Amino acid sequence: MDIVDVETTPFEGQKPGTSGLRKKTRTFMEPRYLENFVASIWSGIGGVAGKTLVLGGDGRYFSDRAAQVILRMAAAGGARKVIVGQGALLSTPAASHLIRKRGTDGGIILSASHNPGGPEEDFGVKFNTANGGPAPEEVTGRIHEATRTIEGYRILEAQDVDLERIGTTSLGEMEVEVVDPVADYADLMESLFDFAAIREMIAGGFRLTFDAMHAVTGPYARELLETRLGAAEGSVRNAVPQPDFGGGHPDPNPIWARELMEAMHAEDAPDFGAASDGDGDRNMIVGPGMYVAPSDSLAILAANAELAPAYRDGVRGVARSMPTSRAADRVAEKNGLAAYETPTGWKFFGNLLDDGRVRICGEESAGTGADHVREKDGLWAVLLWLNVLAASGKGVVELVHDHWREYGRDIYSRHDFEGIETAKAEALIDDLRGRLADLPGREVAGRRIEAADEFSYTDPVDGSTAAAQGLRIYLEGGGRIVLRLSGTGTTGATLRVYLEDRTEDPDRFGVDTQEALGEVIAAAHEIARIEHHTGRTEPDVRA
Ligand code: VG1
Ligand code: CO
Repeated sequence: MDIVDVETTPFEGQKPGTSGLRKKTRTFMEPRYLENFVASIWSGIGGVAGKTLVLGGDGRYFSDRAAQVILRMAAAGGARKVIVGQGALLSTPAASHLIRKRGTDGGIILSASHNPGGPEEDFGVKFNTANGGPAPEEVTGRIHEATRTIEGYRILEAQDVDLERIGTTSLGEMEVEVVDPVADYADLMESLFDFAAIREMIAGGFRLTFDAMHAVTGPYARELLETRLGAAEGSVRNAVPQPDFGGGHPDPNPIWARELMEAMHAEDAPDFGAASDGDGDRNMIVGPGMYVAPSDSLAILAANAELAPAYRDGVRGVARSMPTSRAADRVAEKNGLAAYETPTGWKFFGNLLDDGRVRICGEESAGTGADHVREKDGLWAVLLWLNVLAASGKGVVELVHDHWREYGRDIYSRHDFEGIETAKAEALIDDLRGRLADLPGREVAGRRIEAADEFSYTDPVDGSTAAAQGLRIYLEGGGRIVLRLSGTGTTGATLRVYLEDRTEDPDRFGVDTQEALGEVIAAAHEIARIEHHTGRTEPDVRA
């Protein structure tokens, strides 16, 4: 087997975003495109020679080809070993766990998460470091630098490695170990939660349904919920991972998980419904007739985690991304926990978790997780919910209402305006940034603006900083509007408008979210001049 040196020239725009490099699959399939980025990862981490890596992904179209290329480039770079999930499958949290469990130097996850998959859709590549978490900005910065100056890469000429057969083979001098993607992760979950109590609840007639959305969590959810916990066969729907996710968006929100929402709003709705995304790091929780806002779910889990064995000694602290509602802060305050506010993206939680400052983290985008791995973890959230329900004897709706009665309700929604021309979206943000200082004291849509700023973050552990992480506008009475541009899209720009209001009046707990946020929504449109800049009056997604 020969190592070949290939000459190349840089591609524009190989800049990792909120979570890895995401582009159209066709772009990744262009000659040298994937190879350039992988070689740049090797440069960014100081070379791959002698290292051991984990490799896997959500199974989307082109993953199998990409995995073979990465293996041949790792071998050519002198890597010692690559541990691969069978069929190149590994959910994001399972990959994070494998990196930590085996003490590897990091790993590569092939996924564009909740973005659709297929030849005309999206693909992505993400590098995680030895702590199991997404590479911090310092590392992604070095990778991006390398993509701008690359002149060549090395790749082994070889046959494909059989990734369907579990066991160890070699590729040139490098070892390739193909592992069961589910087993280690399922054992980890069983070590955290009271499976006996959940099993008993299910045996007692508690019904649940989980939608894997034709993505990676199918095999994980089947093993955990059906095999280990005894849920009826078929409780996991859309359970076979498909390269195009059945043609849908594997995004667990009320729009894309409509099938599950309908089941949970039917007469004979199960007691608990949940869904996860393409790569298994997100979760959506639904009770009979009730969608649980992810920001509320984070707060409820933080408040009740002690009911699960892993968190019996307390959760110490909670971190949330800045646009996530402040419901979790209220739990922290009342229970004497530390609270942190970080920029969007899981990589910002890594230091807080490594340093033991927090044990539970979450984002409004349906990501919740803890210190057992360094990624958000969809099935972990589902299992913690089940553990809390089993231990408290309460149903989802009762638990949510009890929580609001104790802490008040932070009414919350995110409006996404997708496919906006990038220049227009940037102009909107620039325009608003320029007016922030003049906003406090003004009254808009019947609400007085108390404060406005642009969020920047200083990591309390290593002092690193991240500027320009979103514009925040605080309204009188506890309302808040946040605006930022998405860092995970592949066409044009997506404007995210995060809307929040506060009530402690139990009569308002049951109100429709969009209706209750009417004033805040009107204020957001007026303040940011959304129609003027984008021509849009209505969002594409209300999550
Ligand atoms: C989105 C979410 C963010 C999440 C990120 C990756 O980023 O808002 O909370 O961490 O996706 O999640 P953005 O920049 O588009 O707003 V996933 O499940 O795609 O790994
Ligand atoms: Co994801």
